[in-house]
Amino acid sequence: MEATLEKKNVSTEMLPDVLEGLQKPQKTLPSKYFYDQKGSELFEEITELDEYYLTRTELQIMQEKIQQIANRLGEKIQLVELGSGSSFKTRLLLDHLQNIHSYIPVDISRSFLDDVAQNLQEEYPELKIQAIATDYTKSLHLPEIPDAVKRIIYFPGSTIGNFTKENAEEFIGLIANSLHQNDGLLIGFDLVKDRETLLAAYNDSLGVTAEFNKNILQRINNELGADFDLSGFEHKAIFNEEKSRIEMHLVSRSKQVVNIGGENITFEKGETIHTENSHKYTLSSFREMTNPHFKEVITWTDSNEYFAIQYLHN
Ligand code: AVJ
Repeated sequence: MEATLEKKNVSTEMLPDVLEGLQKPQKTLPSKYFYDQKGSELFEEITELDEYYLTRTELQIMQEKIQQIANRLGEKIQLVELGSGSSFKTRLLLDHLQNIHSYIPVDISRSFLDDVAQNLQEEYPELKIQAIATDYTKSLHLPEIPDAVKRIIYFPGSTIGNFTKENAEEFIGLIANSLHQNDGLLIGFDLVKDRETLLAAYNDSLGVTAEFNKNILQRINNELGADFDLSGFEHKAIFNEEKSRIEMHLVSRSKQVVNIGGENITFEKGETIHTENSHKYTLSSFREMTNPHFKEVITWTDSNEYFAIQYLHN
């Protein structure tokens, strides 16, 4: 039987998503729309900023613990990576896993995926690679594997932090349900730490995060023919302590009207568009969320406990 992960979906299209979000009392835009070509480049730049500790800390954990991680995952693995599977972390796993069966990168962007798959195939000529272009938050159909092969879902990068707590738990439940005995989930998530460190990571001194945040408006202009004036909006990142998340907003500098696909959207001065949530967990709050779905957990962290990688299985 084909493994499926299915969630009844609303719309896979950008225009209705954008209009729906901007017609809410608290205007929102889905953070997945940050990542057009320019947005992906800006995110790459963010990962190299001094203040943005996440990427480098996760990589450091992987480098230091790769032998333990590989031993724990076992052998004959089908590695399914959710999100952009191009990184150094992926290569670390591919280099250390014993007798890997196949590698399945999953991403929304077909062209990006094809590039990744082609590059990896050149580096790993023996590896069976099968890219899947899909919005994995909505549905994921994976190729069949023999019973002897273990499926590991790899969800790095604290992307889970972009989901609300409810959606994160639902998503983890969907993954758990799609897995068989012996399969598991290798996931990276960001940890709660002092406010200053958290805020600095989303308010960098070079203003790259501000540019990344505003680029979502540029993308809407480019792809939906909207007329956002980017200079009419200001980047803001706050730590919402009660919800344990960094929130990014775009603040309207004045009262203004923007046309998107024939619809006029009015912004009051000071009104915000909520563009992203980035949830910060403790080891216990994350355990509480995954506990109904996975019996066993192994945790790897850095010495500051800034970031965590867990292997969850049953
Ligand atoms: C890629 C979702 C983990 O939430 O930290 C970086 C995206 N947003 N700076 C994050 C992001 C602002 C990032 N994730």
